[in-house]
Amino acid sequence: MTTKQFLLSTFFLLMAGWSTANAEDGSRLWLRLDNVSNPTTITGVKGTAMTELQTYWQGSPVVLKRQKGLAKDGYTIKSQGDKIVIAAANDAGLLYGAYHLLRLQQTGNTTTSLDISEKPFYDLRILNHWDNPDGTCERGFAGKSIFLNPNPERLKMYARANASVGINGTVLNNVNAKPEALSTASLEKAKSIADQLRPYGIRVYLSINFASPIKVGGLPTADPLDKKVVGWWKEKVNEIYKLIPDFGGFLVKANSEGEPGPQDFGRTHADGANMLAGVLKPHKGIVMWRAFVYAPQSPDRANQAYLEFMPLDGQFADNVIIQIKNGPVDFQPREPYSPLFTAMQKTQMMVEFQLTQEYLGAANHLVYLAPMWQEFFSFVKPSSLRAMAGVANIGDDINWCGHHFAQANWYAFGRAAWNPALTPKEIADEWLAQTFTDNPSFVSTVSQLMLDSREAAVSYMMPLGIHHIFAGVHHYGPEPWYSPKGLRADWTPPYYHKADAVGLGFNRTLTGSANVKQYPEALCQLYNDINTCPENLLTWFHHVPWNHKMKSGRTFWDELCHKYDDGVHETRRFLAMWDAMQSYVDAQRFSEVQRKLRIQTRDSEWWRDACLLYFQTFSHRPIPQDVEHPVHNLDEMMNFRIPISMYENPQCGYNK
Ligand code: GCW
Repeated sequence: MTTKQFLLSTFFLLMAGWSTANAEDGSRLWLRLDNVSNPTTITGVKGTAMTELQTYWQGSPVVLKRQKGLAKDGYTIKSQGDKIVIAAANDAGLLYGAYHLLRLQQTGNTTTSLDISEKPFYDLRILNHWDNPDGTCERGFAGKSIFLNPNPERLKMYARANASVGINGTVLNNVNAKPEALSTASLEKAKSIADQLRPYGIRVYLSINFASPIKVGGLPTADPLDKKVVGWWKEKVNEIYKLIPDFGGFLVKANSEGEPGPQDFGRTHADGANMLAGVLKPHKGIVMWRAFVYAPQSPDRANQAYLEFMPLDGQFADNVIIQIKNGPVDFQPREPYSPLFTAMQKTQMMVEFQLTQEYLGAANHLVYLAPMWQEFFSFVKPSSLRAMAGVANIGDDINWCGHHFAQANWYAFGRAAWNPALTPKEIADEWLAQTFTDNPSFVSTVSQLMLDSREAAVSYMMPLGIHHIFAGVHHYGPEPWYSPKGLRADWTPPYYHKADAVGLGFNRTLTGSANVKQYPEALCQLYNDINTCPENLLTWFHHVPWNHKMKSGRTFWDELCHKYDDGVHETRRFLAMWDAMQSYVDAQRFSEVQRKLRIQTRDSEWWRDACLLYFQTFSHRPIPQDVEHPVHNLDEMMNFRIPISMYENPQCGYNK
């Protein structure tokens, strides 16, 4: 398309009632727009903006205009006479402006007298798929990989959904990368996906296996300082860019959980990352190098990323970004922020959030994650980071994410990466209005449910700083006792909760693992003292005596019982709130969500009973009279197994 401006005509809603005629299976995500015309196909990102508006926009004519001086990907939307002008410095900005306009229409906001100006906070807003070549998704709870046999219509919907919230990058394969990710056949497949995503402003990236020069290239070593190894990577990267000229770069998990890395050859993370960065640089590619590292013998896993990466601060090339999980252990319901974020001063960093609910009830529990990210950003300044990554919760399930409300986490990720100052409520409200209905009583009730859901999950799973007490392998239910002989200690819950006759929790104070020292002085002091440490992180930092006096006046044991029980009551309240929404929601999605909320309610009882009855074997204290008493038996729960792998969502939770 060569014309600089394109005038779009006004369309009328011709097919009222169209949406109700469709199956309400969640496949349309939040893009439930009524089709008002069938546009002629126009190519390119600007063409996509035009096509989206022609197909769905019902208001005044829109002019799309390129304008210098605006931020990359940013846009303005202004009402001018009887027209609306979207201006942007690049075509992606025009596309984001178009989606903004459609969002206003869909959420019932005014589309007159517009004077909007937007730009993304982060340049890179990227999803990480943990998808394997055989189509399984590690920690995926929504079916098989959408990239296994990509269906063009689904891929288009995926691209639209991402672009509609500003996501502009996607890593196609698991960080536990198989060497064959770089085989010519896989690269050709990646090319075909890249071609389909490009019109939506989305670039593709790949996870690589650091030992690829050996495993794919047949070289005797993958030493990053070996000339032949560098030469192999150069050739491979050239091959990639021939196929995918706008390829984004590599994501690397190295020397972590058995994956190969530069340390296998006596080199550092910086040596490894910089070698790849050097090869990608002429093509403007980047390296996202993960800091998720920990060795089995460490007395405190939470200390390790800092110990390995701090000495390298300032040594990374300018096209390397260190990708750090939000917390120092692993995507727990609540963790303090990873102290690397405030410690590293001379290194580009990005945060990795997990949208897939590995430790949060998989695709069975409704847990809205934006409040967790907001909590993170109350400690880590958004401006100290270069980018945001989200581990995707997307699969080939008809509703994409396994749970209708898990779609909200995908949506919220994009919105928060665009603007981390948006509140979780603002994001929930606009998602609900688009996905279900903009009826104010529905939106206000269900948005409150979403906002309360993360704290509820913390309460019924791991209150007061408890962490990593999940069932082995699939991480779905409670198994605080899980400790098979021979398994490395840091993969077992007792390593983390350290329950004994005295109390519960990991001593990370100066008298313990000294993890508190990795935080800035003021926080170090705050966390180090059991009387000032925030109670929601108490057992994270302290081995808390069962009789420790809490702010409520209760003993720690009694408080623990109350917290677990509060969590259970919250899930029942959520179910009742949802039940009251029946008249606002189509039958299919209403009952599917209801079914999941029932599972969540039963699971919360399972969590409460398993944890309290097990910890009681150490505390030897009674469960207070004013909390509901366990309805399960400990021995039954200890013998209960869910026979699934880490690639599946349990059909239902505890079902004895
Ligand atoms: O949370 C753990 C998961 C692994 C995952 C790993 C990681 C991709 O249990 O399944 O592997 O983190 O983030 O590398």
